[in-house]
Amino acid sequence: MRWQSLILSIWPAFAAIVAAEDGSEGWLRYASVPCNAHCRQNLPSRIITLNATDSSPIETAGKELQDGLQSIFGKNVSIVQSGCHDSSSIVITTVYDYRRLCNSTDEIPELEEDGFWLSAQGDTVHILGQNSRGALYGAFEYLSMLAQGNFSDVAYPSNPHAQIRWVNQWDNMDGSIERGYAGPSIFFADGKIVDDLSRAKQYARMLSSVRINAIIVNNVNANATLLSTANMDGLRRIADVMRPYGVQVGISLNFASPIDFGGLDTYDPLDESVVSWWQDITDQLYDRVPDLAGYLVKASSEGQPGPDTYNRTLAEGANLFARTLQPYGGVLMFRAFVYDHHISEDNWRNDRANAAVEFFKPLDAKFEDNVVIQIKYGPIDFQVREPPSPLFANLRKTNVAIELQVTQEYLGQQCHLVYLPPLWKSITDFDLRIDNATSPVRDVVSGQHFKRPLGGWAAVVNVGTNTTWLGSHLSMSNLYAYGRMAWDPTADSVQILQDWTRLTFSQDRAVLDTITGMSMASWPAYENYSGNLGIQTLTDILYTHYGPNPASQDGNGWGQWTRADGKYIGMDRTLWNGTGFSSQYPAEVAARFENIETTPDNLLLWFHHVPYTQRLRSGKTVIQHFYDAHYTGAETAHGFVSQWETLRGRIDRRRYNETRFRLVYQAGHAIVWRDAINMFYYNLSGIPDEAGRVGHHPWRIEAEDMTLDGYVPYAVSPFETASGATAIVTESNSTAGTAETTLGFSAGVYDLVVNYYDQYGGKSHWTVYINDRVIGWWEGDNEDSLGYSPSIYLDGHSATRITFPRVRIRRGDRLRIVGRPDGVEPAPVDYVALLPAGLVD
Ligand code: GCW
Repeated sequence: MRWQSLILSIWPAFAAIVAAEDGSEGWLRYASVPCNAHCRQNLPSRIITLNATDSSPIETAGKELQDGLQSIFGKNVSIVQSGCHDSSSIVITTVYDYRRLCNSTDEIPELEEDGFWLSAQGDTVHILGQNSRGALYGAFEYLSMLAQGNFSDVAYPSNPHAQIRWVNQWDNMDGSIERGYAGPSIFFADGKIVDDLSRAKQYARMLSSVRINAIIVNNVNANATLLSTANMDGLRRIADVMRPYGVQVGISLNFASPIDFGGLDTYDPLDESVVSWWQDITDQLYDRVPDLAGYLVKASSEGQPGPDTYNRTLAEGANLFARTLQPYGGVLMFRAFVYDHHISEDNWRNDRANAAVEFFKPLDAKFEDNVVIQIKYGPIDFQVREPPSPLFANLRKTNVAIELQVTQEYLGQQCHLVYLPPLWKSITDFDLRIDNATSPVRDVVSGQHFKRPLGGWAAVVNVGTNTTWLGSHLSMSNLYAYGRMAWDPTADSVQILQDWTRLTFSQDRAVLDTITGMSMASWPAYENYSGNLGIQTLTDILYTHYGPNPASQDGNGWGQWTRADGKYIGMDRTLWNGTGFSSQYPAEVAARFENIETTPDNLLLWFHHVPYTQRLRSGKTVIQHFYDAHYTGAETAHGFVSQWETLRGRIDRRRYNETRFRLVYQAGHAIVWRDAINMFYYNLSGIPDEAGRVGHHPWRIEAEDMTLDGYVPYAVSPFETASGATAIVTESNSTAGTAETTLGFSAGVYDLVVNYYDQYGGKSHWTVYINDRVIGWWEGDNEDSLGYSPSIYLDGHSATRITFPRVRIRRGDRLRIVGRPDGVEPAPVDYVALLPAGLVD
């Protein structure tokens, strides 16, 4: 919302000294760090890159070090290609070349692929990679230390936990991005690869700095036209700009390409013509991109074609591609996200969560060695809380990888702050108790547990052309943390966050503490106001996956059911009486989840169907927990705004304002969530809130109760996304409407709140008056200010709140809202609230 209040606060003058920043450098800003004479003495004055071929990651590392030292310390450092034992230098190369060219017998521990050795002793620095990519990682590590003001002497090896550390873009050929919230693709436009790949190059730099080694550039819902000659040439260009950063390129394939694109009459994976067609495609690709990482395939899933069309198994489908890749050392990532999205909820035993194990377990050992089954972290779909997918425990002879989402699809879509590593760790640290022994998910995905040759991590990322990459400065901590966790999943969420904060914003203690406090509170807060006790994110699963719509979970084939009725809620996934899902886990874990007494509260409704009056360990009933959690969550989100405001002047103005805008928006939307979910379950269960809050809002004035002129009442659907189930909209799409009321509150200073709907397809304009005094105006332009607006309807996605603080009113004052519609947006208003100081409702 663009807005103006008459009570604009004045920016402190001292903030002017902090330069404006747009976020495009992410955590690689290399802001200047104070360095006294002693520190300067300890800065190397030369960079020696040994055996660096053109465009190799070692050459890149040399330039990164040179630029970084210049940017952090203003120090000019030269790059040379020879020298071994010079002091005041950074030697950067591979271990192999160091030993060979420098006749070195230095003790350097054995490194794993992509690992590095970093030794900094005063101004003498050695960065030695197991390969050239590892050397670049070491250079980024050294720069990260310096940029955080850490000048200590160090000497240590660093090795990856897993070989596969990939990101998946869901970018479409037309430039749109599936679940993209930060502008169009940096790779594609109009069916082609864009000419200007400078953003792609910057992206590779950021990925490399957190040790991501490959990227799938197009959507898993893949379009076969990517295989045209022109587009294959384009892929070569992408690979060429990313290679110097050690980031390999791969692509998603559409299973039906032989028909859709190749002109064959079949895509049967066992048909000779199909096999040779794919081999030819693979040969053509490797001809252009000799280090292509491999393919990603979503088959027989959500309407995507797959081997089932020809009664072939998923393994037969996967192996088709895997074999074409084998001569080149490529990897086939095959998604486990296979389920029937037309199952009936009438059958008590049906359960989408069962699908992955049912499909894949019987195929264990049937996959080629270069196949990796890519498994979403939970059995359903990136929900706010899920148990780990039991498939991790069921594939002993097959490589696996975990799929995470940096994209906040079900988690506030980058309009809400949700720092994800604690959620990811709830999965990767989970001990599956395979064969009754310690077996955290992280060690299964790395391949270590079952001694598999391959394994690792993939994350869906929706960077777009927005200068901030993800649309939100704070969301970038998730991308940074993803890379750090894929390298070392035991790394601490707070430490990762603080490294990111120091690099992104500042080393200022207040900045560090505030961002840490907010970020660490953010996932619990989001869980509190979206979906509790393992019921999933209660969003609109049939539309945008953003705002509240609990009813949409049930009554359709998608299987994200809650089975909520007037008395009970939750999925019975027990073996004795339910879908049997709990029995897909190894015995100890299965027993824990089978039994309601031993199921943790936060997964209670995932595994059990219980009355709303069921008591939790806390002593509360399920329904009262819902009510309380929603109030607590919304309050936490509200607190983010004032916490952030303590940083005014400590963060450059642009990023401060852009972030504040989102946090204010989130605080308002958290109330939308709170009220919608609480009202929905109150209405369904008929059980009142013990604290008397739900459905009781003494400071609100419903828009439909005001005197309307040119405005008419409108029944909002779903009902719970409007206070009192009703809003107002202008009678016509071209004429302004007025809503007016006489205030009955006693004289005082109040925060004046308006809840309205910001749909896409129009930018309405509202002005609010007390008597004839303009209090403020705003526009419905979330499409610009948030970067997108999620809905064309009046609903829980478009519902937005604006606050005009500290407005003086007297009893009997007239409050008037004038709404001017625009496009399809009829200047909708839900309610007005006048809140005494300190009250949020
Ligand atoms: O979460 C769902 C998303 C789809 C996505 C699918 C998948 C790419 O809503 O947009 O499609 O998962 O992961 O394949």
